[in-house]
Amino acid sequence: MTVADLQPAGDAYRPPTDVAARDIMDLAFGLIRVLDDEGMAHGPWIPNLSRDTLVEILGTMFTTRAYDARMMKAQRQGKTSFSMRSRGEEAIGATTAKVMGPDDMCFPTYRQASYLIGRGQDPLVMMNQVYGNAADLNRGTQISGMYTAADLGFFSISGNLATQMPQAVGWAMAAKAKGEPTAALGFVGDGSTAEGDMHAALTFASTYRPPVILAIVNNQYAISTDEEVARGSAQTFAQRGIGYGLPSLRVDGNDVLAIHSATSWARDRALDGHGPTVIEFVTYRASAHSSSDDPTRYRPEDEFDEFPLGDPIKRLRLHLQHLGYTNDQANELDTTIRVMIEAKNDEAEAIGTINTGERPPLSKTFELVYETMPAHLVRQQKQAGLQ
Ligand SMILES: Cc1ncc(C[n+]2csc(CCOP(=O)(O)OP(=O)(O)O)c2C)c(N)n1
Ligand SMILES: [Mg+2]
Repeated sequence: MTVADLQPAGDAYRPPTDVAARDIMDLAFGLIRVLDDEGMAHGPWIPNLSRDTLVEILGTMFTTRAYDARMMKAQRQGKTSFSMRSRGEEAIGATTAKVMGPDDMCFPTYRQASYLIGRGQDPLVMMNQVYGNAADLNRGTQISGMYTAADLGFFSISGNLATQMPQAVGWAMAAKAKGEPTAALGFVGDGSTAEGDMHAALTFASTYRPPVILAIVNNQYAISTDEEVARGSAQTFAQRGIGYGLPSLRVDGNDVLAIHSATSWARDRALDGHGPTVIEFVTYRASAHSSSDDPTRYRPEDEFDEFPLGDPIKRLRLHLQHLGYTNDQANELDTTIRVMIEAKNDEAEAIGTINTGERPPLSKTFELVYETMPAHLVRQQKQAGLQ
């Protein structure tokens, strides 16, 4: 993405939520933006948000960034096997978490820790999962970072790319059939849109028109592959929705105000019975794909500094300054959060890490997967000396 691709902040129109998909096809090719480079808000997509809510979103982004950095350090210290960060794209989860209702369901990928934190998850619970210790809600059976939180409307993360998208659509179809006033939000990466599951999800969304938001997080990379590989001959990822007759928005994913407004538009539309929306959030994966990846081998080190949509945290801080929330206040919040993350990490490590302390009992590995355990697992359970 270059500066030339940018639509100015405030430039995109905001249609009514019952608009026909065919009447807003151009929104799949532009870029809905509210915040300009000076942090000023413009245009019809300015959401009605209090300063306190914006500070909460800033806090979620600070927490996610500090959390991610701490877990990557833990991986380097050999205390966990694997770590994935979402640096540069925290605004998407942190903001959509505020838009979705308490009974809605999010179907995330591994890069939406900010959604879970934005829904109020205690970082300690997440750390216990990363360390696979005795307090891990997944009982040590999942890859590090594959969280689950039914009570917070956060579906279990699957490492099999894009499988969550048909699930999101199916969940929304069930909500519609039951007449429940809820919506689903599915997240998928740019690279993963190439999976067949994504197209199955779009087909079912198109046919049954359930209350679902299909969010594509275009962070410019799928590991070392540029986003244009999965995009193929299409100009944008949002454009994918047009072929399925779905309204499709392309949104500045580093602009908290634009994310909030576009997601609210799609959720209102869904709850009013007008069906699904596809949203492409344009952002940048500022860190490595995972702890197993070295991005210096395939991209310039200063690319994030040059990214035209900037850093979402810096952009929200700038906007908040215009609302009277000073840089000093933001720094103080950031420092408090970093101290809190260190304290939570001490607590988690005291319970256990990958090679210290208490671990979940092996017997738990066999439980809670099937209602009735299949024969091959019964056999393996015996082989493990558990029966
Ligand atoms: C079905 C499947 N194929 C391949 C992989 C290996 N894999 C894990 S992440 C990834 C890249 C995904 O890129 P993208 O969808 O853009 O998401 P991002 O990592 O950028 O958030 C690949 C190929 C996988 N986990 N599942
Ligand atoms: Mg990607």
